[in-house]
Amino acid sequence: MFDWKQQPHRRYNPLTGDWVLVSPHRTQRPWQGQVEATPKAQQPAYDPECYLCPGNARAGGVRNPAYTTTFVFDNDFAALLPCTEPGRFEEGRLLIAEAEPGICRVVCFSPRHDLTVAQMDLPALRRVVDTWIEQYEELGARPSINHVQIFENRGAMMGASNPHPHCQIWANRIIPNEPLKEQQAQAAHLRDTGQCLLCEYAAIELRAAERIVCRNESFIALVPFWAVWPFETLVLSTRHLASIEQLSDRERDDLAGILKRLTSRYDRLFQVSFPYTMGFHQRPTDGLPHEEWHFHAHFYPPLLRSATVRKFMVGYEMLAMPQRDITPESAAERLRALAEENE
Ligand code: H2U
Ligand code: ZN
Repeated sequence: MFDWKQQPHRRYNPLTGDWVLVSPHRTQRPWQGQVEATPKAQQPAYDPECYLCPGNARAGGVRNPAYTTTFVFDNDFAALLPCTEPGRFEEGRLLIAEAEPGICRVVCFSPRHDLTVAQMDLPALRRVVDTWIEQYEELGARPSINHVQIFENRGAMMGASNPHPHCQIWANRIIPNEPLKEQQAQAAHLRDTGQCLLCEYAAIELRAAERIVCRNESFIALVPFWAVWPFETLVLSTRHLASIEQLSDRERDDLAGILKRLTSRYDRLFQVSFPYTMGFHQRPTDGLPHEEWHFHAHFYPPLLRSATVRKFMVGYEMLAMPQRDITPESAAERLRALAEENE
């Protein structure tokens, strides 16, 4: 009899069509001794050297205003440029390139240099949610923009250039690879079953309960059955909606609330400001209704067993497929057991 909680197996990710190898037998040993507290480097509330703090000069000489809530600016080192002319290069069937216009922005969450999402208060986080909505709508309304990717790199380990709480927005003409895979899977599921893939998945998880970390009226935070990163989570809206601007007033507050609760659990896991890359997946801004899309966020954290042991996607994972030792069920159990409020 196949015991999927004990034996090596692979799990299917219905959102992307990928598989992950799960090796539960490798972490049957318990968790004692694996938490290594590292001293928290206390940041100042204002850092005169920070290019995101209010009133400071950025690279290129532009000075930030004395902002008091959120602050958005065009990235001074933008990966995409709005004035890019259309163009295509093709040599045979193998060498193909296309010009790609777009806009890159940076969003400062708070004037305070020393706060994280977990430490910000709910009204301030609600202002961040409102800023995401304004940006999604404003950028998405442009004819040349068909997709708006909002994402946060948290911690130097994940490539964040600065501890000041901020995220990035890259908006462009095409739908990028990962959301496109998810779109195709969601569209196929709706076509074949008449149901939304993630509504159906949320119902399964609510019944099973073992992979849920926390929830409120409007959102569920869970470790997906097909998780690849050690403490990966998926934040799903309980109501079927395609994109962030469709959230009601109450749901906007609830999004702020679930993000604070989830990140404060993360910060307690290894007693550090927990690094991650997070971002939203939602319908493209190409003007189509996209009934198949279900708004959600992914958190991809690299830490494996402690503040100093991280997961690298190397070896078998680069050449063959991703693999994990900590089952999603045990990761959810650990996250569930933690307190939420930071001191
Ligand atoms: P990350 O921490 O995720 O790297 O985001 C910070 C962004 O800020 C990064 O994309 C931009 C970088 O290009 N930046 C500016 O736009 N102006 C600056 O003065 C420094 C950094
Ligand atoms: Zn700062």
